[in-house]
Amino acid sequence: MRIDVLSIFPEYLAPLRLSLIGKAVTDGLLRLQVTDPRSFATDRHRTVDDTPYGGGAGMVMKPEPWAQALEAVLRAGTSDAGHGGTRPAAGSTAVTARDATGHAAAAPANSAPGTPAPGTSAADAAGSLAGASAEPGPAASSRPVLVVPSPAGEVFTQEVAYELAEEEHLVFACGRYEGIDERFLDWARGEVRVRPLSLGDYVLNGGEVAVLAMVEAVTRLIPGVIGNPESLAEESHTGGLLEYPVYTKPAEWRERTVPDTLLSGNHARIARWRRDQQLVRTARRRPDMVLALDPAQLDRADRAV
Ligand code: 6GU
Repeated sequence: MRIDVLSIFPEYLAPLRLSLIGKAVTDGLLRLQVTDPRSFATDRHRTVDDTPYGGGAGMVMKPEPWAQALEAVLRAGTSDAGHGGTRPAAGSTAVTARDATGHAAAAPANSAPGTPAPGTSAADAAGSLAGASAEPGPAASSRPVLVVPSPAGEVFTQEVAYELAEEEHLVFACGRYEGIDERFLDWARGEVRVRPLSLGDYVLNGGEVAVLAMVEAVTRLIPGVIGNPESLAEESHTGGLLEYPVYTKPAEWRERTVPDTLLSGNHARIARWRRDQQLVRTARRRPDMVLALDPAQLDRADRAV
């Protein structure tokens, strides 16, 4: 999979280099690049925002730098199609960002970390990435998805995460302030599949933090990213119920014991106890999820809980 993040604060995305996501990049399961639309602003001050037509508080992101940033990553994405798994591990750790001068702020994705960036302009930086693949890859099976993080979006759920995990190329456009000029999205719908997504019913200052959450939720579903895929099947939001509580050694800690059933060695009893715990916990914390359960998936013992 290939993921591009468009953000005027590329440093916000630095945590994507860490942990399992960073390892997925190193292992060649994921190509990840951050691009700053400010690199494509042409005026002396590299302006990316302006006051809203019709008045009102805050600033609105101008459409042109965002359109050029999207075009640049789409150009790079096309010639990279199908090469995600063959990328040399040496350069894969770099989550690159284009800085405000339009030069690549870090090494391009295809060179070792610390290698001086050869690009002399934002267009060159994108071009050098496009030219990086030795052979043309097979045509992408469908157009990239442009995720637009917004409190006005459809709610991002585990189901949405599974859908996005099937895609070859995701682009995240992190708006700031009051959002991006609507005409950018209208135009983008002619180039990509646009999906406005929200983490939930609260307001963040911009899309970057939401993108960290969404990218983590999606990439951990890519085969090979998580060591033990069985852990995916058991977790909260996979079977419509929250997870059961877990315990480890010692059997007694600060005068608290582990439930007897878990020490019994009786696997059927343990499975039943865990299922009961899931049902009770979900009913208490998330009654909305209980109402959404398919009654056909409840057994007789479930109904007794
Ligand atoms: Cl995706 N973006 C912003 N700015 N605020 C949010 C959100 C996203 N999800 C919840 N609040």
